[in-house]
Amino acid sequence: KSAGQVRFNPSDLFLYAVTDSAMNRKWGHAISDAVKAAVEGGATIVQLREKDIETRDFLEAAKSCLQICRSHGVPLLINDRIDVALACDADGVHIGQSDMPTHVARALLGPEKIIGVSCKTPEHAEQAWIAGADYIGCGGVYPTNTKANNLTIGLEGLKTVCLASKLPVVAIGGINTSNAQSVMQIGVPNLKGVAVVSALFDRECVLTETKKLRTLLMEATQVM
Ligand code: TZP
Ligand code: MG
Repeated sequence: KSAGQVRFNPSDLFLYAVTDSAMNRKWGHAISDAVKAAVEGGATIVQLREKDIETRDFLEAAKSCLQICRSHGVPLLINDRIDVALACDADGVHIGQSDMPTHVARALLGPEKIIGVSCKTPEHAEQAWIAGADYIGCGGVYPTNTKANNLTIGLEGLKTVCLASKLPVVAIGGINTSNAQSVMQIGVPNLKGVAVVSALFDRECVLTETKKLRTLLMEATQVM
């Protein structure tokens, strides 16, 4: 176990911030400043999801975000790029159904790193568990411009996958301050939180939006 490694706790999924540097650019935010605002606002885990930057820039961004996250005790995951996660000693990765197979990612990363897998069906959830994932991301719950043409499964689909999953679940896709409470209240104990991109990062003030969403999530979980 490497120095500073954050051990995974399912409650880390509560308010899961996923980055998008195109959104940061639009608002004139540096990735590291946006991540800093998100963790200061109460994000409980961060995933660097960067589809349009060079590998070297990705690694540099990961290193600076890792410092920020470590100073707040918040895990930092890298989307897709196991090499980048290993190179900066991030806390883990998040992989999709067309990325590195989960058991291969586990073999490369070792037993201590966090692995999350995107799942849309009970079969995906079963496979992720068998292959050694720590949690699953489930969605798109609602349609979203952040991942256009992504199949939407709705709250019913989310519930079906949660009930089938032996792993903790974070919901993703079109979740924002208007619908986050409905998602959290579907009444399935292994749904541990929501993952959001635009609701935090396609905003002028990331800090304010993160605090708002966190407050709503806390309200929603108290009434359950
Ligand atoms: N996976 C399923 S939906 C999605 C990803 C990465 C995008 C979520 O973005 P947003 O802006 O929170 O809807
Ligand atoms: Mg992927």
